[in-house]
Amino acid sequence: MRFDAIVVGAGFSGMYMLHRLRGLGLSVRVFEAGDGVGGTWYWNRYPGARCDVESMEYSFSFDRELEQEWEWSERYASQPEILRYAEHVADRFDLRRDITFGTRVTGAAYDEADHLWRVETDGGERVAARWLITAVGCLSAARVPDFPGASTFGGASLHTGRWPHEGVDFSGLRVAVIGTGSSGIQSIPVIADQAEHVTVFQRTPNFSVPAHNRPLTPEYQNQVKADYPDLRRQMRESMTGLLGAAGTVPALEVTQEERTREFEARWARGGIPFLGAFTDIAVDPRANELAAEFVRGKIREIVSDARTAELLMPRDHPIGSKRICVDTGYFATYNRPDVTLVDVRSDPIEEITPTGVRTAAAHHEVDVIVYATGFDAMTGPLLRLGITGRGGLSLKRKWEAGPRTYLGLMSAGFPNLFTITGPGSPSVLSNMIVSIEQHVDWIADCVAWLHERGVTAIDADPQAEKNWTAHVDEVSRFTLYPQANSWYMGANIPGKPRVFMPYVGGVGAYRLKCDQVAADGYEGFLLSS
Ligand code: NA7
Repeated sequence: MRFDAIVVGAGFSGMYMLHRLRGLGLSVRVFEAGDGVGGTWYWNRYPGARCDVESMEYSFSFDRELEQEWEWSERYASQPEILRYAEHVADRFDLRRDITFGTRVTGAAYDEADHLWRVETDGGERVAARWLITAVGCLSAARVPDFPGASTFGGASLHTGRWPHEGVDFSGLRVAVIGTGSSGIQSIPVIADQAEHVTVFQRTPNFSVPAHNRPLTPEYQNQVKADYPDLRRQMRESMTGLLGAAGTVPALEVTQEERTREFEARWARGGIPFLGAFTDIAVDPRANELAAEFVRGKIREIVSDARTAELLMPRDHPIGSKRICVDTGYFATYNRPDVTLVDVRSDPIEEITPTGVRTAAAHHEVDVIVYATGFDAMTGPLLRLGITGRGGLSLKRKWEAGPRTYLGLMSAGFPNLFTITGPGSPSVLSNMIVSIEQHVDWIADCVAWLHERGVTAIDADPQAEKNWTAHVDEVSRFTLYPQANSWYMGANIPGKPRVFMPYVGGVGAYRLKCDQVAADGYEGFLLSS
């Protein structure tokens, strides 16, 4: 079968890409591994799963009626509500008829003679298209560490990113949760409410700020909807794609009283904008430490047991250098008598046994193990597609020492392959929906422009790619991000190259750059007819 475009993935990016390409009159086929749309929100069904961006901001802006008619029930939407939204979008724009569900792309090879991508799936399909667009998300390749004995465990082993659709009843069960990133921090309080006992295995404590989640009133929603044109513009021009995030003064230029007042106000408001309190938190270690110490002080206040509080205080990375968590009652959960914290740095996990988790110091008997152990982020979902470009070069081989892209949109030697929210773009450092819409619009406009001019192939110029990759790296070095062993750096996957993958220059500046490149006739890209 031959299509104009093949899109891999039917999360928010794949759905919107399909909609835009259809609007150009192109034939499109989308392959989606899940049995439904929604991507991240299809897979991550763990208890307490919630977006860390406010609902009114984490939604599509491309269709005015959709934006005005959809109603969010809470400040931070839960996974089921966001999945309902994704399903609504699929229905509203009649997207499902071009999506093949339950099907993974297992190979994609560029046919240089015909300027076509030849794609294979695990369902045995062989299809071809001029344009291949990955919409695979940045956090979709779930990662379970290789603990000895893991397969001998007699109870259920669950990964937060592959949660059973029917849900899990933890009543009366002893539960191990391994991992204290966002997924662990969101799920632990909810699991603790149900389970007989929860043992949390923490390797690195994380900074977390309260969500202060609450129902949204119709008045508030109407106000935001009335202001949407201006608010969406602000988001697109901002650093992170979020509203209300940017402070205007450096922490080091105000008095301690002023700092405390600002931190307290942001803590009381809740959410990621805590990090925007001052302009120097992401770049100056002294300012960063002031913000970090404020959060440690809150942990000290909330957690009754001083030793547990100490273990929960992050000290090995700057605040914000790993995505800050947004929680509901996380630290207070450790005041429960039925929740135990095990520090696996001082007491490492040695093996999983048929009945529990053995650390150096003890055996913890449990009925269920929840792996909240994260993802092979950003490059993982792309590299498992089995992509080969010009001259049979595989993407895996090309990115052996880390991803190399031009603008996070294309990689030289892989013509007509676009990567939505690819490495080298702001992606995970932003409100993903803002970045998704920007990339999808740019790609659709580019494809339309190429069609009009009869251009059959576009590829990144190797020199432009080299310069951009160097720029992504250089900008990251102005910040404290590279100091953390984060998944932004590939540090959570043994053997993965240590490269800071997302672009930290900000979504507003990045958008301007992409628009300028397009306005200049796709500068830095090589076009052939
Ligand atoms: P994260 O943020 O990657 O968190 C994974 C957690 O699992 C983290 O605490 C890890 O500790 C821990 N982990 C990973 N491997 C091990 C082993 N072998 N032993 C013990 N602990 C381990 O993934 P999430 O799913 O929570 O969140 C991903 C993103 O989704 C999040 O940033 C938001 O953007 C939404 P480590 O820190 O590596 O020491």
